[in-house]
Amino acid sequence: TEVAPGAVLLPDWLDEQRQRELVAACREWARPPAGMRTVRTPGGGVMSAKVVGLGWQWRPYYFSKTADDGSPVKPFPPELGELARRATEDVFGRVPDDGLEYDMALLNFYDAKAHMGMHQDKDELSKAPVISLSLGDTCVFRFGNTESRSRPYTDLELHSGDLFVFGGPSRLAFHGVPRILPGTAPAWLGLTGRLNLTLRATGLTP
Ligand code: MD3
Ligand code: FE
Repeated sequence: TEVAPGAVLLPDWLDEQRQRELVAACREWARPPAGMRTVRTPGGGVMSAKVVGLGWQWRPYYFSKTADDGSPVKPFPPELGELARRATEDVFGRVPDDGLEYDMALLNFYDAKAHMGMHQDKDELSKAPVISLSLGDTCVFRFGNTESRSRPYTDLELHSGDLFVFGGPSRLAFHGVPRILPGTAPAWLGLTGRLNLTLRATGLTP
C-alpha cells in the first residue's frame, strides 16, 4: 500500500520464523559493549525509546563509529544488507542503484510508556529509502508532512512483521510514534514491548 508518495507499507512482510530470528538477534545487538542505551539530547531532553546502532551509532545529531561507552560500534550485519535488498526488490520491483550502500541499522526499543516525538531523519547524506521493520507490540505511527511537525498528518498502526519503506518525497517527512499499544505483541514472539529496526544508507565513509 502506498500511504503517501514514496511511502510504502507491506503489512505482515516478515513471517513468524523470521520475526523470532530477528528478535533473538536484536537481543544480542542490544547487549553491551556498545549496547542499547538511553539518548540524552543537547537540549536536556531524554528519549524514552532506547537506541542502539549497528555499523554506525546515531547520536543527536550525527553518526559515530564509537559507542557511548567508548567501544567500537558493532558491525552492520550482512544479513541486514540482504534484508534491505529483498525489501527494496519487493517494494520497487528492483534493487535501486544505491541499494548496496545500506551500511547502518538503528534499533529502537519501546516499553509500554515510550514514545517518539515528531522529527525528520536528515543526518544521512544518502537519499536511499529508509527501511523500517516492526516487531512486538503494535504502535500508533504518525506520518506527517515535510513542512512542520504539526498537521496535516495521518495516524496508522504498525504491527509486528510490517515492512514500511520511506523513499522519494516521504524520505524527509516528519514522523513519530505517539504511543504503544501494550500487550498487543503476538504471544508466540515472546517479546514485551516494541522493537523497530530501520536500515539506512548513511552515505558516510568510515
Ligand atoms: C519516515 N523510528 O528511528 S519507524 C527513527 O517506530 C524512527 O521507531 C520510528 O522514526 C520507530 O528515526 C518510526 C518509521 C520511520 C523510520 C524512518 C523514517 C519513518 C520514517 C525516515 C524518514 C521518513
Ligand atoms: Fe525517524
